[in-house]
Amino acid sequence: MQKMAFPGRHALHEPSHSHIPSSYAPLLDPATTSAFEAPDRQCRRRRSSVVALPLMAVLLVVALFSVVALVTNGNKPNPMVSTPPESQQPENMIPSRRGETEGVSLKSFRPLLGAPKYSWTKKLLAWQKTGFHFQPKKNWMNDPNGPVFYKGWYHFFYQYNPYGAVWGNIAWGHAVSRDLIHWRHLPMAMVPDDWYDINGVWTGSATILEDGRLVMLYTGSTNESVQVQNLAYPADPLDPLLVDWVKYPGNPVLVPPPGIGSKDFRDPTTAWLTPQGKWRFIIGSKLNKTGISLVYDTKDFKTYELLNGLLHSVPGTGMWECVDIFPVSKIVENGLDTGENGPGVKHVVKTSLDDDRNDYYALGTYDGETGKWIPDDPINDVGIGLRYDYGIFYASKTFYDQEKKRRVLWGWIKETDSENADIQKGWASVQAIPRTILFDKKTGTNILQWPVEEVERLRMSKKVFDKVEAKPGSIVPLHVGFATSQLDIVAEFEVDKVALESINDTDHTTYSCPTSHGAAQRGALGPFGLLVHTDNHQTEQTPVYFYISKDTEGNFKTFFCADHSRSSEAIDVDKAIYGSTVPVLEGEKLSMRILVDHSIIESFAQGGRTCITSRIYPMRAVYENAGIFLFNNATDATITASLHIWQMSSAYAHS
Ligand code: DQQ
Repeated sequence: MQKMAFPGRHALHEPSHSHIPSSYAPLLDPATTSAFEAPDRQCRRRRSSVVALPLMAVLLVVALFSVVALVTNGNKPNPMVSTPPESQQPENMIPSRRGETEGVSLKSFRPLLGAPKYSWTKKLLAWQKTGFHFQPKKNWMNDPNGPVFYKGWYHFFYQYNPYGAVWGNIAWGHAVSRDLIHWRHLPMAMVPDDWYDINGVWTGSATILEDGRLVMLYTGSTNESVQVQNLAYPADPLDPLLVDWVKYPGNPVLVPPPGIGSKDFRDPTTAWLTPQGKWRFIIGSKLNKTGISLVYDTKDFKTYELLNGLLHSVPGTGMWECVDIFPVSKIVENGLDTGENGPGVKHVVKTSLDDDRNDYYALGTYDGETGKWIPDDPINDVGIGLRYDYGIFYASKTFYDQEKKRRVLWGWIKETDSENADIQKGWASVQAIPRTILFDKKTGTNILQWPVEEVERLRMSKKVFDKVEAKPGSIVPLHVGFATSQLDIVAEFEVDKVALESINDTDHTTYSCPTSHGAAQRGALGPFGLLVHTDNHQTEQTPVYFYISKDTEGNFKTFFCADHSRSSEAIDVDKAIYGSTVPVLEGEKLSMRILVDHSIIESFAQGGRTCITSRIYPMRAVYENAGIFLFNNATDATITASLHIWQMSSAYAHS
């Protein structure tokens, strides 16, 4: 690894080009590369990021917990009410606020102070590990980085702590795959061993140049925790596995421009070629409370020009992490390379909001001349409207797969249990199954996300259920005849037409998934759906469901929700209810697809218009005690469901 002499402190505040000598060897010249240090000799410098929190009043916590109430309506049986959890020993927990002092969003889940702590057995923790989602063998992982298809291999890099199951010491893990599902783990690609990334080799993106060479731009957190952008490239571009990486000796190539906070400048996107022959990319930041994305042009990835104005900004949204911009076609069924534009194209802009740790997107028009993007619907602008996923899904990033002509989305599923449990199990976080993204031509207002087709190769035995009827207030066991910890479920639901027509004004203005009482709250036309990872007595259950409301004019609104409030009897885990509305067009049946993989449940409604990722921690509904049920907790409508349920095999990661 080539190293650069430590520059004076002032260098960080000078224009980027002023400290990048022009005499550096040309980019990607093999002569400039050197052997990569073995990973175990790197990352030696570690730091503690532990910041203690002031204690909060235990009483407040107890009060907050008691808010999770089971509500029943009417006289009909409510099958969703279960026995309360076994008593658990209260214990104050003060998890560290990992990430925030370093200038990134909170990286640890924070159970409410005073929440009783559950002691997990090895067997229960082992059950949580997924069978076909991407995970490193051990330790902490967060954002997806630099996904790319190169010389026959899909490459996946990720934020990784080689030393433990908490955020810190961030390096780039690396794995390769032929099909985005079966992964082979490789040595770490980059570690924090230079002054300009000693506090973390943070998130970045890959760009394939016109001649096929690859460059990586990433954020480094410097020795003074200043966020700068750095350049890296493969040591041997002929190596399809891209095992060794070289950091550009002239790093950092970009420092925060005047007016931008030193901890508010991170996560460069993939660059695309402008009609003027320059490479362009964006970086997220904020100005006071306004989330912004800066636009840079470069010809050689060594010197950069900051464009006047911004790609886009939205007041009140705070720091924009992991921004992304990409085209989707209004006409064809395939994905588009990042630089494509024209009359048949819309552009998605996405941000990961530091303030609420959710990924938001909006559709709009990108003007290549001005470098500006205008949303189709300012009411649903980036950060205040649509989300990729209404569950646990953050810091996502897309890439264009030139092999299959598709745009693929990666997203990080964080833990929502206590940090103690993560340390006990020795790993933290999973990546969502990569999703193809298409513009939804039918609605014209959203994208469609769908698990990449390769995941279907893991399907094994199948059980079909045809037109199973569920009366109001009923639960129907679905005996599949195989283990239910790894499933691919495709289900369609028909709602009793008489009920649909006769019911008037039901919860139209008041219902929302997160603020309702989950699957236990009964309405005339919902909830109904599936209970995943549910034991025979439904003590633990994760309902994934639709809920239909109707106004006085006869307009329907359909919600798609996932209720974690009874997913686990453990109390020191997330218990929220997730979801949002889902567009359902005239004549469409309600449909959902659910990928179940141990502690991860990814749910897609109406072909991927609304998605919810669940991270759950059952302690009863595991192994042979977990089953799947159809439920209908509506008070009036009968539901008829048809399902295809496959058992899924594992995608073993090769070492
Ligand atoms: N994660 C990285 C940052 C990014 C954040 C640090 C988002 O580059 O902003 O691990 O989770």
